Amino acid sequence: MKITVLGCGALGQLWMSALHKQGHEVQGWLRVPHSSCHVSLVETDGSTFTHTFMANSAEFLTDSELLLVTLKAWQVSEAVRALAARLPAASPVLLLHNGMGTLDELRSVEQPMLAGVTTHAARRDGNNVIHVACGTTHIGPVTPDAQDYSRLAALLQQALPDVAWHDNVNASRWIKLAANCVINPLTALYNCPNGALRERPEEVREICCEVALVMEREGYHTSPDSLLYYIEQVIESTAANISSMLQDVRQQRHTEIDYITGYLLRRARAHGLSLPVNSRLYEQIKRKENEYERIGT
Ligand code: KPL
Repeated sequence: MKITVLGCGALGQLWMSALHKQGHEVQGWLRVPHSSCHVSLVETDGSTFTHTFMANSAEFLTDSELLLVTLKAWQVSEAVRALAARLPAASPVLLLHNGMGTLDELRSVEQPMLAGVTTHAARRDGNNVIHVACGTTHIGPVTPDAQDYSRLAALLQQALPDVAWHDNVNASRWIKLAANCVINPLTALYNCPNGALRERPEEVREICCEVALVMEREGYHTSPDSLLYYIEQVIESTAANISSMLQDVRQQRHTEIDYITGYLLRRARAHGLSLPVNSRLYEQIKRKENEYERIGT
């Protein structure tokens, strides 16, 4: 299969390598155009895989049978809209990013859209990408014309297991959103690894209560306790991790807060709910982000 991977960060490089090893033809697409993308991946068993991929070939894009998007949420809509015009109309677009809300910005895209969440962990270390931990990728259709693409899950499963297909993937996306609403802003504000949130059970619970309210209104059966149980497990299993939002703040990059807590607040508003705890966290992160973005311009 011919696949273009949009976004060549740690996760993008992980997927490019895994798909290439399965015999797929893969190119990378970088926002700052380059003709190639060199990947040096350290696998979970310590072995190394290196390969130089073709990048930003418009010709390859026009024949691509899948566009796999691994950009940060705030980069997605502009980049996907720019490529969709040159991608075959029947080739699906699979979005793999933290947060939600990009689909609202991609309504004009005619390709079938799928979305997913992953618990694979990968990070950059100098010129290398380290595949820190294996995980599961949950994918499914988010537009009606994408319902027949369950074969994609089998293809991706061969490359980078585990991959699970869900007819209603938004339930999994909301649960991941809940974890991100708790862990990302708190770790970014307290400048701590995920595991340090064990010491802040009250704040974690308050956020879970508000997220559960919105999820119920959105039609997903949940409770503060079940979210709390799940999020405590994520905190344990990623205890040594520096969350993506804390990494962004430390490197003074734009964060995904508008697609995490920001999305939650937009959905709450639509249901006439006010979420004081999440609103405060949103404002605190925006203030931090504005401080360094103002200085940087
Ligand atoms: O997805 C994550 C992130 O850092 O963005 C979590 C689940 C919080 C793991 O670090």
